[in-house]
Amino acid sequence: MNTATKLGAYVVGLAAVFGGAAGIGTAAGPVGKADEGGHGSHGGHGGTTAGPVLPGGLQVSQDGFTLHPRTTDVRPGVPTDFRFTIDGPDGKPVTRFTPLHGKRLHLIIARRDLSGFQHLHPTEIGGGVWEVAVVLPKAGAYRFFTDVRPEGAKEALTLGVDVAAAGDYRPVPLPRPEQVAKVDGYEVKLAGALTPGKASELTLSVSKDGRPVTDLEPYLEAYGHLVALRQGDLAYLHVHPDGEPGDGRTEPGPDVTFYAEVPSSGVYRLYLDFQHGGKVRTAEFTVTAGPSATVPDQGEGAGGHGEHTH
Ligand SMILES: [Cu+2]
Repeated sequence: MNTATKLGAYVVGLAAVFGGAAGIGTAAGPVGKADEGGHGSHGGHGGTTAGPVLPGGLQVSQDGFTLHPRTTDVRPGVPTDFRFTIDGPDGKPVTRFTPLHGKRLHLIIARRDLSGFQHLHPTEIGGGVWEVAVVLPKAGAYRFFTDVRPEGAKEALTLGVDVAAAGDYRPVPLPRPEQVAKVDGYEVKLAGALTPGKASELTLSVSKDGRPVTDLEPYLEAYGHLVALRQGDLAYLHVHPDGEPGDGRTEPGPDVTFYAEVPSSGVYRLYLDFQHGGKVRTAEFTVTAGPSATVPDQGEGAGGHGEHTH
């Protein structure tokens, strides 16, 4: 596939993902890798109604499906078995889901200040009740996102709800934009720029001790998972790499390439999950999209959040 075709396919796929045009999602079937992948097609789809479509993660209820927390008391720093359901149009918990990237449900957590990112896989304990051991390290409002494709839904959904860890909330300033993120002895370099409304190529290169990592391990059927959250409202994008393990053309590092389409200019926090040596780590970046984006210089370097709870 030449680059233009490949890009074209991704543009169509991503238009479906982020709902740039209502209706493209169904038309994109044959090329819609995102459709097939499911976990890639998170985003606000407005179903059959035309008109503007929201990015994913902004709604607690979409297309008749609702993210319903069953645990309400979460204290900062205290391990909690957090329970929730995805309620269907009939108001009852959904028990059947189509797996997305090897899991029936993905739970992403970030505090409202974009710190404390977690990517977890809850267990269904029966009757459509999901449970996961969580620690919300500090006080504040946390956004819980579920990536799911419930039976009866036309496509994968990202539902979002706020969960409070009561206490004295001290927001952490967003680290300023940097091209390099360090995590756990690894260095991840980001190349590329985010252009609003366009599938933008981002390449993330992983190295350790100054040497490129060429044996990244597949994690949830990919060499990397990229989540982007928009500062201000935590609009959510989940992007999968161009190419996947075992497709005969994708190398296991050091470079992982993504085509990400952000819905607007603004400031985004990017979280790259990658696996090496049997462990999943998250590299975080602050990125501005569009000409008008500015980030106040808060005098704090990248990695200021420093809370990875994998
Ligand atoms: Cu997941």
